[in-house]
Amino acid sequence: MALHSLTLEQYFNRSHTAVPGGGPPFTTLLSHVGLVGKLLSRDLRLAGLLDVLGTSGDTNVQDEAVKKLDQIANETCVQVFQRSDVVCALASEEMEKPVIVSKPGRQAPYMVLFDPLDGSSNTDVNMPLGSIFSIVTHQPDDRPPGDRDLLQKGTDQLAAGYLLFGPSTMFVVATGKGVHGFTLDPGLGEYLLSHENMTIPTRGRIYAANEGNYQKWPEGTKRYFDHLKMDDKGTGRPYSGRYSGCLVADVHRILLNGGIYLYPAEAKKPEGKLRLLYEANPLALIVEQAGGLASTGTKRILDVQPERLHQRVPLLIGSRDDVREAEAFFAKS
Ligand code: AHM
Ligand code: MG
Repeated sequence: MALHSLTLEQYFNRSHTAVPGGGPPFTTLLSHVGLVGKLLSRDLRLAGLLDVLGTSGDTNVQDEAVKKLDQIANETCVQVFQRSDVVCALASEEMEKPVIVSKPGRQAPYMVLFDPLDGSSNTDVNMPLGSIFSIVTHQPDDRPPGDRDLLQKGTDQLAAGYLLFGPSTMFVVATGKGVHGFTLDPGLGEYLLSHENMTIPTRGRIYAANEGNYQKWPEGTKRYFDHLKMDDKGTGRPYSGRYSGCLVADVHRILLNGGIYLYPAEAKKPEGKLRLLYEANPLALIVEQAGGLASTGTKRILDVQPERLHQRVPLLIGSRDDVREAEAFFAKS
């Protein structure tokens, strides 16, 4: 059995993994994201025994029913990052406005945009869940950040990460120097390096999408899905369908095994479902740094200029050849 003995903090404190614009404050931020993961992992493990399943009765800024666990996860993130000395602003899929964490006389370097609980329809059925984080920098001047400072393109992210709450809890981080996965040892309370330099195969044999939406898709999108199901041993078709209802879990599988996740535009919903700043951008950074691609169908996700905090975007993400092929079909809609 391999000995996993390098912790997240030790790993990012080593000089050859140091992040440009990072240093000790960046490692502190990663360990605060890790703390969110430990707290949520503990809460999720006991969720079926406590009164935390189901909806809270509220709707969020996206007009979606808020689950009790959505609220708990959001509050956990806000509390941890508000107390962090290195964070100056927070924006969440669950909050209409950002939280500005002002510290008199000192400006913290990082802003964090997050989806506190991804795949929240899975909460009540004990299926995988995730949390997604995008980290951008705020120029160290005396001015506290405003809403517009959070509207940075995906290419401007310093780092991105996700927590996956599956049979084990994992923390996967992309910093500009590769993608690395850490697995939480709950006994030790430490994330240990388990997947160094993750790379995605150039083509896979699985697709992840909610095909219940088939009739709502443009013709080119329908033709792509029909194509995936046609027999062709040379390219591994028909592909297998694997859809969990949790973007993080589906993208994690694809990162390891190859393939493509799609939440495409619909004729009446051209902007798709997923959020650019909290979901698409951070996952696009991770998948691109692992050698894959992320696209709206016509454009690289990381090049989309955000106009609004809660902006949605169609998403095709995964193995390079699969995303390119899907784009070619979508172009002929
Ligand atoms: P959420 O962040 O509110 O949970 O929404 C995002 C989720 C993704 O995790 C998942 O891939 C998708 O929405 C599922 O949507 P649908 O139920 O329409 O298939
Ligand atoms: Mg989500």
